[in-house]
Amino acid sequence: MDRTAQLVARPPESAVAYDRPPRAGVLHDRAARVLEENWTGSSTVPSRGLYPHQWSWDSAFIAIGLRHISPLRAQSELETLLAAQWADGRVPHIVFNPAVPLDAYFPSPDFWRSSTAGHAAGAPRAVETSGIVQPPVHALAAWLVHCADPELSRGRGFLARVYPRLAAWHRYLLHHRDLGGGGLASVVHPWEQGMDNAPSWDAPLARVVPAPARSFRRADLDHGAAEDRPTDLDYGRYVRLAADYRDEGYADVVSGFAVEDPSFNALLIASEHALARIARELGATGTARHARAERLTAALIERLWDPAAGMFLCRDLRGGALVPERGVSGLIPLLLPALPRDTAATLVRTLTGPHFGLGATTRLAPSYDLLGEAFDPHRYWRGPAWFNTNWLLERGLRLHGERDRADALRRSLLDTAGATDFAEYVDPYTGEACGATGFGWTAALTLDLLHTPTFDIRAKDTRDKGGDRG
Ligand code: 9WN
Repeated sequence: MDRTAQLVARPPESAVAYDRPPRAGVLHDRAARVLEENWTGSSTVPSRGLYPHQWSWDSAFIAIGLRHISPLRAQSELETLLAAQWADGRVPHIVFNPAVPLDAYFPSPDFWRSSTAGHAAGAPRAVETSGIVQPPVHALAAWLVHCADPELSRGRGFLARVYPRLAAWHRYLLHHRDLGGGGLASVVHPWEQGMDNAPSWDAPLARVVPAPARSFRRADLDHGAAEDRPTDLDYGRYVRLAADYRDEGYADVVSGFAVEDPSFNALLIASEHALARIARELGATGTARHARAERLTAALIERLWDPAAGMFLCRDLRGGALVPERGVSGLIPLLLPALPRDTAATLVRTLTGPHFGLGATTRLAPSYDLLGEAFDPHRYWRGPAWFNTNWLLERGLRLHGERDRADALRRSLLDTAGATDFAEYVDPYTGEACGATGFGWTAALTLDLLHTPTFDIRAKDTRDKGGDRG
């Protein structure tokens, strides 16, 4: 198996038998129950109370876990999301469920007005969505879902149906969102990158005049502690940026906020590798896509690597400079197979050093620098540890041969997920639960870890002659 394929390799059928943690069966059943409870009939909500619609990158992570208990539901999860794709290729960050009352989540469909305000950009008429995007984890998820049951997938023509949509999605990001002109995709709203109130956004957001607090009502505070959530000032800025984007017909130009983010682009690259595997399964060569993924990896290093920080940083396109804040986003490129060896080794040192403390002071990697001025162990993306980012780091550590560290992180993820009733995020030192419980991607990625081998994925080439070769 070539090196770029390792990331999207298929775990062997018997993977669950390897290093099964104690009480894995109980944890497995509890995680499956969360996904059952959050299933709406065609997709899975991140949280029944706090997030009662379908979210884009949540659905990708959820599909990665769901494939172990129902490959059919995992396929539907992605198909439902992709059915709401806009004609310009964007996959919206929220697909609204019309049965949910408008005041259950803010901003609601009457704020985004996608079917009218998004008309010129090709928003669908039959379903209401948001107008911004989220990280492109979908092609990676689609490939992994296919590999869980290739026969079912081929029988339903799953990949043949999703491939054109995934290709259009990547085209949108690479053509409409290369706002910096250096080959990387930019985000135009903090919600797009998925780590909403990360300190990396503070400086770029400071230029945005907040919408008045009285002009909107935050539904999130009905469900969670205010001190664990973004502030009202953050929300005022989120609302202003989204309303301006909407009022411009969702056209992509550098306006109030435009940032190149390492995690968003690393996930795009991982998904390009997966799209190459999908193309091969469908009879094409996939070579051009692998080559593009490698070019993107080179652009990522050229534009966002900061040798002094020992990690990747965000680039603020309005100011033009790197943002001097260490967020977990800057470690996620560890998941890339074509990363130079010394870059990967530096990332591992940063992850385990004083700024993130993994395996030393923290149980799970925090979302932000432990030594940073803005660090807060409970406030959302300003310090707490999240399960999706730690799952990505676990994959990255294993990919780059850090087996012991990957095993320790895996065990810590499983223990913490079980002990917190699948919390949305946790205090990185103590593992104390924050935000919602019964959270979709926490349960899904728990399932994935339980089904994934703990041996180095490279060492398994000789044993696994399975269906991942496309
Ligand atoms: C805005 C659903 C989403 C996640 C994001 C997380 C949070 C939304 C919010 O919830 O964002 O998209 O209302 O705070 O930050 O990563 O996808 O789980």
